[in-house]
Amino acid sequence: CEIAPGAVHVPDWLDAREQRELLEACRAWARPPAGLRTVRTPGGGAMTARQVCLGWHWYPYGYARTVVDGDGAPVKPFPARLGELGRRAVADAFGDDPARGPAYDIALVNFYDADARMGMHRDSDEKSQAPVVSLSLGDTCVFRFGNPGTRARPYTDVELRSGDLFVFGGPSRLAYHGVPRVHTGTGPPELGLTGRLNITLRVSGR
Ligand code: MD3
Ligand code: FE
Repeated sequence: CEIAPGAVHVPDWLDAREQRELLEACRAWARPPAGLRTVRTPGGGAMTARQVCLGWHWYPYGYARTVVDGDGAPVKPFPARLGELGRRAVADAFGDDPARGPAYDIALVNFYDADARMGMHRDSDEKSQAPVVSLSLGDTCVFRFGNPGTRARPYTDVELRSGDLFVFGGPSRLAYHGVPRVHTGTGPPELGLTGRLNITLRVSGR
């Protein structure tokens, strides 16, 4: 379902087994060194979702090869199978040939507990126009999609559920977006995840 030009939502894209395997992998990636961290913003605040990076380490506002704002360890490698997953995602969303798809080299994994949110922002630290691929696991959230030029209304609110795919390309690549809330206890019980987890795949252009 296209919610804006280049922004395609594919509900229930990951089956139960793929969700379990991805969650297991995320739990391993979350371990130190270069594991889960709280992102501190330049204004003195902190993001409420905690994050782990693969391939390149994101910090406000750039990319590095080590955890420059955490334990200083080298960032964990970007797994080839996430690259394949990203190409398959873009191909399914836009109907393109996966072999011609972008070469993903960054994964950012955000962990949300019941109180976590993400304010309206744009993802503009990548030097590539390639679409961003988003995968959701666990609790349902409200995802707020805004405009390319302004943080202000109008918004489109969409519920993202466990297993959902969202791809943001073309004019939607630089749109403002955020997560105003997570609905606690709404994830699939058999997954065994308290809270919500979101994986985004990106191309660094570096
Ligand atoms: C639209 N993550 O990691 S996923 C982020 O659920 C981020 O954790 C949210 O915003 C989350 O930067 C939202 C949907 C999403 C992700 C990346 C985008 C939407 C996007 C990049 C460009 C445009
Ligand atoms: Fe974002």
